[in-house]
Amino acid sequence: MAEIKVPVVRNILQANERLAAENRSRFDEAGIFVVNLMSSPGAGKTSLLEKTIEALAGRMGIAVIEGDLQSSYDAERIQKKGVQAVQINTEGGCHLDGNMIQIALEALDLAGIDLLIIENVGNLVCPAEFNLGEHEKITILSVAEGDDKPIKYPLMFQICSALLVNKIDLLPYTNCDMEKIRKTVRQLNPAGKVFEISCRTGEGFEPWLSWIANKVAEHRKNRAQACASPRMDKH
Ligand SMILES: Nc1nc2c(ncn2[C@@H]2O[C@H](COP(=O)(O)OP(=O)(O)OP(=O)(O)O)[C@@H](O)[C@H]2O)c(=O)[nH]1
Ligand SMILES: [Mg+2]
Repeated sequence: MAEIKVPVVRNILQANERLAAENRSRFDEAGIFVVNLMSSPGAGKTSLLEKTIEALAGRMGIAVIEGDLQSSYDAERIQKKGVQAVQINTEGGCHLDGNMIQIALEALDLAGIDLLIIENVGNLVCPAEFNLGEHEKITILSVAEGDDKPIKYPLMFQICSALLVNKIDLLPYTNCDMEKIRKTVRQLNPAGKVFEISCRTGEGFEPWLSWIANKVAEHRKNRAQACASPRMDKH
């Protein structure tokens, strides 16, 4: 009997990498710095965006892609801050992927945008596996989730270039040990920056705002240099 060959997409991650690379080229051509913001549900991603937009929207063009299973609540919250926001509904999918970002980009006007922030689906596991074409991954952990989360979900804390420990205003009401979080994260990700913040009170926001504003400025400068440098023709 003739052997029947069934084509199988063996590596979904590999397919996603191709789409992420296409997205990255598109972002670089447009000179946009892109961040993939990840956390558990409710750790404070949209609250961070609201406060960050309030502080920085006068200095740079900001747009947001929101990822949620259902609803457009988060995109509506962002639009109220006066910036473009597109909502992706994954309808059960636990993370965003490169293809979803390509579709969302069709609904955004990228002219004048310096910083695009993608709020991933609330989930401390799957989003860590899927690149979207971003320049930096940023993770939020809220103190209400417990100080053991970096130990139990290490990948999310290893791959980020910055960790924001949010809701520090709640520290007196929890048994969260900040020193334990700092120590674990130092071991998992020695090069990662850690910011301790409260989106409610604004405590700790200045260092975070300077860091992200510097990243956008550095990106802009590198791009200007790349555009200005003469092409090296190969002989
Ligand atoms: N006490 C306190 N509450 C906060 C802080 N930051 C956010 N919250 C509250 O936490 C809840 C969840 O915040 P969101 O910003 O919606 O969290 P999220 O990560 O975007 O949630 P999902 O998109 O559903 O995953 C809201 O009720 C916020 O008001 C904080 O620093 N302190
Ligand atoms: Mg949100």
